[in-house]
Amino acid sequence: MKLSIIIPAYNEKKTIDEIIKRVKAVKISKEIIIVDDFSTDGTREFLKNLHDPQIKTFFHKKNHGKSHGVRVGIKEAKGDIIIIQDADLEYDPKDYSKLIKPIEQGKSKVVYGTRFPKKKGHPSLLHPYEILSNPFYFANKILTTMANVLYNAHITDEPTCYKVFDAKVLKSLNLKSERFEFCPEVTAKVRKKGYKIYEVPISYNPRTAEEGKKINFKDGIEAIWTLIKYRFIN
Ligand SMILES: Nc1nc2c(ncn2[C@@H]2O[C@H](COP(=O)(O)OP(=O)(O)O)[C@@H](O)[C@H]2O)c(=O)[nH]1
Ligand SMILES: [Mg+2]
Repeated sequence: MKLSIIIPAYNEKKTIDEIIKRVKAVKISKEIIIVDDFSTDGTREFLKNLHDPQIKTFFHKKNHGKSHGVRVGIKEAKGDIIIIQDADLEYDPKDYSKLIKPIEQGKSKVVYGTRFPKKKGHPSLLHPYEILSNPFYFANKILTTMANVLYNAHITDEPTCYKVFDAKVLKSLNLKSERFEFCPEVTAKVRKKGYKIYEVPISYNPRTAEEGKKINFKDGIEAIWTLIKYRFIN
């Protein structure tokens, strides 16, 4: 089965080179799709000069937001399975093989990588506060609890960026998000269609705002609102 890796990138000059190397190093059948969201720090120029036959690049004419980039990638994806890969180094492509396994084995059509697995055997063995700083951890708990209460999701890490899908399922969801609401929208919509979310423990290496993290308090509020909204509309 072929994996489509979608990388939304916005001002990630410091990490784009390294994340591409790490993704390419994974030995599975794959295509890499990178959507530059009108970066202004040199990421765009770097990608324009790549000329790598394994990588398809798309360039926005203005900044739209992460979810818009992800949606462009979904439309272009030709693989059987789709994973979203951030352009920073918080998530580790070495986790791909275990993330896609439940889909390959036909156990599930949707897999999330969790940083807070309930079962023993967490790879990092860190305390949750060492994984996410206090406000991010709090937001994570709210969003995860809401997904479980509103959508009966039974998950431990709703906002995780490692979300993996059977390509046909993801393409069928009619996604509309622009900024950071891809995660809550997709969680709401897969659950409303009755797909179960299978979780796999992953490793995580957080970055700070100083290091380039862009998601903030307002995005957290928007994510909460998105989970509520899609309970009532499609
Ligand atoms: N396309 C696009 N991607 C963005 C934008 N802002 C952030 N990103 C990308 O989204 C990913 C996640 O960003 P990050 O700030 O680390 O948030 P988090 O990992 O979701 O908490 C990174 O790959 C960013 O480059 C944006 O405005 N447009
Ligand atoms: Mg990130």
